[in-house]
Amino acid sequence: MANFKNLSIYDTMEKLDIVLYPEPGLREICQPITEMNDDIDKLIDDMFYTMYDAPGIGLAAPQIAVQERLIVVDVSESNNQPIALINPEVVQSAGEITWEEGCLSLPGVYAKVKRPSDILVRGMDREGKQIELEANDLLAVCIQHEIDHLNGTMFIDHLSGLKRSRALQKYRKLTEQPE
Ligand code: K1U
Ligand code: ZN
Repeated sequence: MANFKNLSIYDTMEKLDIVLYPEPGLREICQPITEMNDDIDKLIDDMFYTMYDAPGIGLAAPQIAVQERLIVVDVSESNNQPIALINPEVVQSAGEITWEEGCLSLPGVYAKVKRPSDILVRGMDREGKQIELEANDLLAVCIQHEIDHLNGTMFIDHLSGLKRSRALQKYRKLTEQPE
């Protein structure tokens, strides 16, 4: 009989490929998830694994080519405050914060983006329970960045025309293939 004693949860997790701009899937509106099931539970584990490995502080399903409304975030220093949100929606927002954002789908590009600093988010947790979460500062920034991904929006879309062109120019230079 197989010996499962030493099989840790990490042994079953998979690192997923992160899709890069300008992949068309990053511009699509993602579909709501209608029910929790084992496949989504495994997808959440794999998304956390992929996000921590990157490393990143958030990841949205379309970044791993899944067009569904699911995000994971962890803005803690010790990677011990994982939050998975299904069908997340910002229902209240206030304040203002400017943060230098990056994106795992646009590696090497960073730019300051202005967003609400305090938000109330509604969604479902991985147990299938409806939840509300108050988020401030970096957590609020990160959740809004990830919800943007579910709506086909990238952080560079928040920049003025000139800053956006410069950011994309830098990205093209970084990803240019040598001949
Ligand atoms: O969605 C993504 O592309 C992930 C992105 C999230 C994000 C970063 C900054 C502001 C808002 C949202 C990243 O995680 S980029 C990598 C990053 O910021 C980071 C990586 C390691 C340690 C700390 C930050
Ligand atoms: Zn991103």
